[in-house]
Amino acid sequence: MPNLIPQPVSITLTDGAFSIAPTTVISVPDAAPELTAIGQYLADSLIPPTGFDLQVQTNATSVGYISLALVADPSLGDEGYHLTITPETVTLTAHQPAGLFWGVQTLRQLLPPAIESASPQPGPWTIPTGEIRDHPRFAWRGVMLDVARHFFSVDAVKRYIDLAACYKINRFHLHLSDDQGWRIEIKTWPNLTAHGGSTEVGGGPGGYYTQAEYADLVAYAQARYMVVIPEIDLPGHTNAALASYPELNGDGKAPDLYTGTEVGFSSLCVDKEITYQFLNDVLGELAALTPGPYLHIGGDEAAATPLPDYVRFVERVETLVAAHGKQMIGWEEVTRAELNDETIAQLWTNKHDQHIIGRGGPVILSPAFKTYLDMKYTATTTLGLRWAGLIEVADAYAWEPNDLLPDFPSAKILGIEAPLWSETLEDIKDIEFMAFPRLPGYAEIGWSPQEGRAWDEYRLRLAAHGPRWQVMNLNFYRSSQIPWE
Ligand code: IFG
Repeated sequence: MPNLIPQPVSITLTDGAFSIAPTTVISVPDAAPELTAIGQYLADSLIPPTGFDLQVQTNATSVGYISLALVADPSLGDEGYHLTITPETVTLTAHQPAGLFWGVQTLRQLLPPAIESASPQPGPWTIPTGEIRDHPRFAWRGVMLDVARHFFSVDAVKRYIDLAACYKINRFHLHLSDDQGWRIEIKTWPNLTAHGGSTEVGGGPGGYYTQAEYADLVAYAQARYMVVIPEIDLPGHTNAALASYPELNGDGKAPDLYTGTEVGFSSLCVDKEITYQFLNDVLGELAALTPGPYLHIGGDEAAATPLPDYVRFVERVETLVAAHGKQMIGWEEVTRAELNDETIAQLWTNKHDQHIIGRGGPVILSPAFKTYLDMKYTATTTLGLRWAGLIEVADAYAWEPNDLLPDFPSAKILGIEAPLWSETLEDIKDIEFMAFPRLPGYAEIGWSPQEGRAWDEYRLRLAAHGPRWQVMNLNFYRSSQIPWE
């Protein structure tokens, strides 16, 4: 059996092979620009390693083609796909375009590791014959990247988007502001980035995304069927904003920029009207730049905001988010407030279960002790923290989302998300090291059926991804729990 991650719902293989050759054509229906784009994405991933000048054509009929097409098959849902491989043709169908894109990721994993090479390799480029029908368990399969504690370039973020897309991750949460940095240009409040974006943990140069760069990142993620969720963390984690505008502070004095790693010391002034003008401008500009339906307003660790003020603040911010046509997401603490039914709570500490269960609204699960990618693997891991515990690869995989919230309707669990906080991370190689090999496990928990999922079997499939990551020059942690090939 091929070592696919996430494991598909159903797979039957026969003993033949389809070979990609210089004459192979990628066939798409005519007048289907979105399918042509997916076909071109497939071609772009196959041309460098094979050296073949593969073309996307409409309605190719010659033998030896890979065809992409939509079919009316509601049982595949919004993201499922059906892959049929014979020695002559590869047929990939789906009910929606996203399913074709996820089917392409499966196709890539059916090819040998050399397919991940950026330069021509000898091949052969064989895909085993058979049939796969597949669709995800959860709609929300996310990663979060903290670009506030340390700033990461557009290219670094794009690399992480590409890596996550290989494993059918479909939500990309960007933590854009915190005490140490403001990372998104806001044209009506330019000092947020001019001053608030000028440093980071440890005192480095920090940085920020112009609105054009942010739009480019969103488009890049969207072309990979990933919804971007921007987060402006409020009312705590706001020192960078407070340092940028004295008028936002209760005493009219701006604090210094902060380059440490403490939390819970800052708060917006929830009693000053200028705070809500500020938020309306910020959330308005961000909403206009974000095609996805969500705005994340943080809400975590607001120790410097008295609870009654915090509750009033959250409820007022929720009206601002709705006024800009977006659905609010907040860390679990926001469930202390009266929230709209559709507002999503993101569980992270398990300390607000009674509010989450009592409210009953939709949740995303990011239990720190299972999903925080900034947790060390072992006591000797140089990067990362360990306040939520050590998370080796097995710990990250061997848990079941439904077991997290007792007596909570599983239909309200949208899915899971793995946050990567960057207090101790400096560049993409650090991101790769903390995310791999744990990210594919979260992708499988989010996509594959609950039944039959078992660490002892999964770890063997995961081992087979090591050679793929080596070809990709991925800086992954060689966990001793995995029998690397
Ligand atoms: N908790 C803080 C993060 C970050 C994290 C590091 C949340 C929601 C600890 N808040 O996780 O800002 O500091 O592991």
